[in-house]
Amino acid sequence: MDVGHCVNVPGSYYCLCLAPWTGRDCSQQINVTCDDYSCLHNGTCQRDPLRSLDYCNCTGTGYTGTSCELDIDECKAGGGHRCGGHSTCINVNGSYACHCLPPYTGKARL
Ligand SMILES: [Ca+2]
Repeated sequence: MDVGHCVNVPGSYYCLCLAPWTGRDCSQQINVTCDDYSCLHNGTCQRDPLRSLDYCNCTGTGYTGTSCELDIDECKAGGGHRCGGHSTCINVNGSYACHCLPPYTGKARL
């Protein structure tokens, strides 16, 4: 496995490591594993054999980001909200709300 290239300098050496390897000898990986990952908001840590990097699966949590720390703004264009045509979308942490526009009442969320 190619982890980087080490260069001799007078009295010492240094290594230029290729991701995800790091450290003086390129022997440490910079990614964290599910053992020390903390996925927020009920995200699920999954092992990804292709990337060899563990990651948080935030599906269904309403959050995104490396640790499911970022709220998804469902109300922005393409955000996937399901508010009806006579309602307005209000983004909230982890979800969104639909409010009927006067004079309409009823179920704002489809
Ligand atoms: Ca949201």
